[in-house]
Amino acid sequence: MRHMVWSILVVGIFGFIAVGCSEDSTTQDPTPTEFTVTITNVSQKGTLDVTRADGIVPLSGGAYAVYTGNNPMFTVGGMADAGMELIAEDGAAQTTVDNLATIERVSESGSFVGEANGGAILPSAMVSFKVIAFPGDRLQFATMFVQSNDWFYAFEGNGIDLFNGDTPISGDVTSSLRLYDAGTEEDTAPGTGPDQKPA
Ligand SMILES: [Ca+2]
Ligand SMILES: [Ca+2]
Repeated sequence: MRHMVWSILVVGIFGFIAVGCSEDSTTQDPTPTEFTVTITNVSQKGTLDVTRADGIVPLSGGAYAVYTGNNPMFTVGGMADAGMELIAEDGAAQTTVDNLATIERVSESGSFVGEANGGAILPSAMVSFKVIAFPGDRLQFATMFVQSNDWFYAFEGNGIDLFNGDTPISGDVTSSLRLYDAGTEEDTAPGTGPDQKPA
């Protein structure tokens, strides 16, 4: 068996992801490819011009999915469901993880947590998880922008394609990240107001 390794690095303003993979290329059938997804918080003190939490942007633990078709976690411009509301407002992923497990076209799903209080991913911290995927599969995830009322990071729209044709992608996919407003709570500026998670 030949063993290949890729590395996808997702570097964002506040978050980044790396994906690496190995592939069994001895058969003609579509071969499963293992990706390693790494999310790193690249915020630092003063990233936000506020005193709360020294202006850092903690990321919450979150949920991820590998799937075919449309984004199984949320629809841009649509109503956030109860699970996405919990991620966006509280960084609580379990409801979404449970929902994803019931969707047939979702082949892999789960959660990731940081090592800080409540599972947060603090500046310079990173989390990794592995998924198995086949050509045609996409990846989506969601993590709360903690100094907000209901904002979260996820890939744009229907997520990222994990393959370019039959070739696994690798490297930095931060440019595919977007910061979304779940629309479930009124906003105050990041790091301000009485209703944000750190308050
Ligand atoms: Ca909002
Ligand atoms: Ca709410």
